[in-house]
Amino acid sequence: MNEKRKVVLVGTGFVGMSMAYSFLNTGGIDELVLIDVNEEKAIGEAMDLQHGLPYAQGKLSIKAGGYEECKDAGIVVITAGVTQTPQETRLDLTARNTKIMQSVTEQIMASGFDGIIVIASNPVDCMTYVVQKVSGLPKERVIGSGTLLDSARLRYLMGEYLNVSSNNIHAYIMGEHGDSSFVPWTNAYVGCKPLLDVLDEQGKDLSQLHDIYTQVQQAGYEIVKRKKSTYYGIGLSLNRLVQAIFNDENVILTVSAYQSGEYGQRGLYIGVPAIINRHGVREVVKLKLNEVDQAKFDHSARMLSSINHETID
Ligand code: 6V0
Repeated sequence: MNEKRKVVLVGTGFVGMSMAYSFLNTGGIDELVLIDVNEEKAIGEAMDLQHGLPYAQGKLSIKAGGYEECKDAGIVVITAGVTQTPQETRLDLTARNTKIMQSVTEQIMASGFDGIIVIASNPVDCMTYVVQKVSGLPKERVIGSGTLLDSARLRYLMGEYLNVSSNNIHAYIMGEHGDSSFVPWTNAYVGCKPLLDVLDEQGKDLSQLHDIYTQVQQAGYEIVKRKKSTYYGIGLSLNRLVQAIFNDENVILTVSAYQSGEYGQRGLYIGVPAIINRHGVREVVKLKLNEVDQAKFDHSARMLSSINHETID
């Protein structure tokens, strides 16, 4: 990967700009180029961010531009597309966003781009599949945000419930970024202690875990109902993923990664824990799922595969 840490953002809406703004606060990238079908919006957003640069963390160059800027970028982040209304699920967006992914990806690749593409547009697992197919990039270099945000929501809520820092909650949401996701609770830890032991010791009711999962699963709907869209959480999640790639961190994050049989399923993108470094997904982390969780994974995978077949296969 190019030494210069250059990010091109395609889609300067709420999600993309939340990520962009977070880069001014964290630093960690050298160059940010904003692209949007609404060119005036991209220009306006670039100007607004530029005026914050004197107070930003580290040195960073920001501008609006065209797809030719992707040529020497290390990472392109796609957040372009339509969002769900309160009546829609993420899967309802499929047809409209598939067309957008196809056109955006063709333009990215026409520049000679040879880096890593990160996708957040929904339904993210299916859109990641579309982008990989259209781009022809190696599967490990096309990564969906998957259940990265869902896992952050889970860690936050569990941290509050147990009164332990969310940094010490090691628990993942797996499967679709959406209604068929699940938590493999037997694989969840608080520090080095199995979560189920912690709950047992504290005399806490296991049914509470179900409520926590429901809150995570409904979080997107609850936020959309109140403020029309969700963006800060995903903006920071995307920043985290970009940093993990540029810093060659080999950190475990739950992302939408291509499946080659790790969990018994092949030929689709779905949320799993994966080791992320400068090459993208180094490997999918294989957990020993119990029968119930494996059945949930299989159900989620089958549903995503059937949508993939309807859209692009
Ligand atoms: P938004 O604020 O409407 O922004 C979308 C942007 O995309 C707008 O600026 C559009 O002009 C632009 N756009 C549309 N078509 C194109 C195109 N062909 N080329 C370039 N730009 C285009 O939406 P918001 O930012 O809120 O959401 C963006 C996407 O992220 C949606 O699909 C959401 O569903 C998805 N989210 C994904 C999350 C995740 O966890 N993965 C979380 C929240 C939202």
